Amino acid sequence: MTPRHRLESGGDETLGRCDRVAYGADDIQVLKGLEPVRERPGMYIGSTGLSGLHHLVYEVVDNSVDEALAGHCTRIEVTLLADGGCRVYDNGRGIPVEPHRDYPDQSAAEVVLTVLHAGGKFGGEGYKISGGLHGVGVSVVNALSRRLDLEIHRDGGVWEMSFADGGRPQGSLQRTGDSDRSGTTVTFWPDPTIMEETEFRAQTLLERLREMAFLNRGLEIVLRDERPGHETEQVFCYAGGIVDFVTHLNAAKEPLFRTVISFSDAGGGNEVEVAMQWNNGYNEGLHSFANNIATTEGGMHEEGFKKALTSAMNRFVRAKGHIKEKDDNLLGEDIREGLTAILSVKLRNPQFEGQTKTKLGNTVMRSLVEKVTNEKLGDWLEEHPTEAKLIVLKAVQASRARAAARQARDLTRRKSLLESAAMPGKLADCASRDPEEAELFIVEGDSAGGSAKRGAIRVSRRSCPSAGRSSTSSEPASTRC
Ligand code: 0RA
Repeated sequence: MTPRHRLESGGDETLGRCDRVAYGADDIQVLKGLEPVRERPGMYIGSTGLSGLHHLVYEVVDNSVDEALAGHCTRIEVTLLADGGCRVYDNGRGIPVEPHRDYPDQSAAEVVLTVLHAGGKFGGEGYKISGGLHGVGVSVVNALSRRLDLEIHRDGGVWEMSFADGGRPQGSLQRTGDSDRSGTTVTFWPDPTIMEETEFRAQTLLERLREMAFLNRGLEIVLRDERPGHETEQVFCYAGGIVDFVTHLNAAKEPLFRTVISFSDAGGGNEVEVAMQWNNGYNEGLHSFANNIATTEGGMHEEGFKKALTSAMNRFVRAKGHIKEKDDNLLGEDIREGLTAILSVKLRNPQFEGQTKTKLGNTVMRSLVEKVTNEKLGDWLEEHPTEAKLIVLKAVQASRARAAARQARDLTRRKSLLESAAMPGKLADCASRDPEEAELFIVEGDSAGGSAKRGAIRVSRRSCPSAGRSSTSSEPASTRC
């Protein structure tokens, strides 16, 4: 502990669950800043359970991926340490080390690690995950760690700093050597006095990190587990990006044809990327993302995609005469049957809405995705008639199956209508549900119908043992059940 921070036994209410420490004016500011995170961790990371624990890792990784999105980082390594810590390394630009403009006594790095949302105040341009959905910043990880070590390579030097007990700086950022590369390493140990779970689950991290690698073509992400008995290392790097993602999702399925259709476009500072492939199954698998965040509630980009997919396909089937002029259009759901698709958009100020804040609200993405999909998918269909025909056939089959299912449903409904009190005037239902006991009578005229009904209804099998198919009764047929 440096002279700046000495332990004090007095009660400082503002420190929440931290150990009590006396600080200079700057430090008190910092602790006040991070205090709400320790008081209400759920507000920042969702929970203090496993999901929240993993959130801490994602929070750091998101910052590294932002460096990759900005074109400055090609490799991220996540290491689960034998002692329970987690190290996230990236070869990005490194967190700035010079004094911070608003806090001249502190390095920018210290501010990023101790002030909520401070990360977003730098280099505001570009797409960002951090600052997006979870975007609480790496300072939240610091607040919820019993210790955090920072190592930055930047401006020709190596810079180091440590924090303890929920973000208390253990001295200022120090230059500890020379370096000819750039990058950031954050190593943190979750605080067991706050986090109910402190043991990372590698499989959960692996899935998210692999998804990140798919969504950021060429970005290399390593997950290394150094915990005794778990030692593994996996490297994710996909030259094909979301095309590889679709291949991965369809791996256990039978594709309709081998090609993964893909197209992309950028305009007005926004990017759209689509990869899609049909399989011979019946499920719809549309996975959409905005700035690398899964938009499970959909949103504007999904709306635009679905609308354009449906209209491009219908334009194509009509132009090629695959369906007749009088036939109804293919429905979106028929076209999307057996489709695995990834829709990934990147935009500057994503608005996340909905119950779980996983619905993209930016209307500009609806028109952009719709336009791109209409144009590029339309071209693709024209250029790939053999594959296009297979898609059309599948959609037409889906449409027929849906029509048959509706007919069956309608029949059942009509049947139950017949059974209800409101029978159409000239029809009388069977008195028995047993087909063995049922016969169909067609009579001419109302009076014949009347007497048939009276006979049939009055003489049930129970009251008339001779009734039924095997009856040898000489009674007129209309009086039998
Ligand atoms: C603030 C500003 C800049 C980069 C970062 C923070 C940054 C944060 C993290 C967290 C983990 N890895 C990171 N890498 C970078 C922009 C730096 C510049 O403009 O040079």
